[in-house]
Amino acid sequence: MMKPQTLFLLLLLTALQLAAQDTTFGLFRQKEYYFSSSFKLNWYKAVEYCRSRGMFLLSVRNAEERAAVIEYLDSTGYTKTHKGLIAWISANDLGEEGEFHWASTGERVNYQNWSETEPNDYKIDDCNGEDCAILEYWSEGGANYNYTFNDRFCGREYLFICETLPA
Ligand SMILES: [Ca+2]
Ligand SMILES: [Ca+2]
Repeated sequence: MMKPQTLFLLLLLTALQLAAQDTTFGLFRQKEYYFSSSFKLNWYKAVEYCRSRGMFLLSVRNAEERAAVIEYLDSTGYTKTHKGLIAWISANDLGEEGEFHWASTGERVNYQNWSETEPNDYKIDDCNGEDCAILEYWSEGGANYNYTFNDRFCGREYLFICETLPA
C-alpha cells in the first residue's frame, strides 16, 4: 500500500507534467492586442494607426487565433457593457474582388469564419462594393454573429483591433 504522502506527490507530478504539455495556449498568447474601444477610424486609417504603434491590424487565421482574440476582448469587459461589437480586421479583397487576403501577413484568408451569406460585396452605390472585413459579435445573434467575419465598405468608421505578430 502506497503512503498517502507518496500518492500526493505522484498526483502533483502528474498535474505539473500535464500543465507543462499544454503549450498550444502559450503559442497564440505570443500575440499582444490593442482594441480601440473608444474611437473609430476607416479601414485605411486603422491600418496606419496600428502600424504607428508598431502593430498590425488584426488577422484571425484559425480557430486558435479566434479563441485568443475573444479571450482578450472578454478581458476588456467591452461586451459586458455593449450588446455587440464590430471592429475592423485586416482581411480585404481590395487587390482582387472576391480574393480575400490578410493585409497584416499577406496570406490568403483560408479560415472559413464568415457570418452567414458573407462576404456579399454589398453595393453601397454604383462604384463601391464592400472590400474590407470586420469581426462582428452580437450577443443575441447566436452562432451567426459570434466573432465572425463580414465585408464592409472600407471608408466607414468602426472600432478596430491591432496585434503584434510573432516573429
Ligand atoms: Ca469585395
Ligand atoms: Ca457584407
